[in-house]
Amino acid sequence: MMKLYACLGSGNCFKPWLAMHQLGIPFDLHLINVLTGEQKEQAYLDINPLGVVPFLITPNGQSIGESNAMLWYLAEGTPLMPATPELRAEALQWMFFEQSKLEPFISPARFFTTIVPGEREARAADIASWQTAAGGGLARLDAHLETRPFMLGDSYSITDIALFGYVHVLEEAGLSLAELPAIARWIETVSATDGFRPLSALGTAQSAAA
Ligand SMILES: N[C@@H](CCC(=O)N[C@@H](CS)C(=O)NCC(=O)O)C(=O)O
Repeated sequence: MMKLYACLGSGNCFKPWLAMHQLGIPFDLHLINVLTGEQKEQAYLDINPLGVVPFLITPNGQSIGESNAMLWYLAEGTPLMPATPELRAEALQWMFFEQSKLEPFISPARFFTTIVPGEREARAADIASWQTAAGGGLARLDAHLETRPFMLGDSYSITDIALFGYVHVLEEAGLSLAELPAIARWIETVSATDGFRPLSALGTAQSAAA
């Protein structure tokens, strides 16, 4: 059985969780409370010495860090893996884009705006600069999605799940979808794919078994 270590509300944890649901892969979900620092306690460091979630352990005991690496592993041999070498290269291009141009800005802006709003005022300058940086990446993404329903064209793939993780909660980071119509349409399209479950369902009673 696959084992996923994850925390509530995280776009990164949402990615392998959603992929396993959509692929019908059964898994055990182990919730780690990052707000109390459980990820840095020895019991968890013994599992993942990097002290972060998500973390995946495959049925044969291989451990996998990095949400997008998990997507790659989970999609092998399924319709969620892009079909050609060119499309797979493009998938990786967008997955690196997500981790360098979007996630590092949307995630902390959302954290201090919505998840621990008590620090919003103290972090106002940081939040503004994360929002500006995210805006550049989001404009690029919106232009890309203007001419295709999914990230790689007509087929839904792990590329969409990788980007969706944080992009679909951009308003919780104080950003607006008003100027990003193609992203807004894509969020609706991805949310209507087979087996889709929302981030808010991660950690609910039905969330562990596929
Ligand atoms: N690039 C990693 C990011 C992992 C990461 O930073 N996870 C956050 C939660 S989304 C975390 O564990 N934060 C707690 C900490 O850094 O102590 C991925 O995509 O999996």
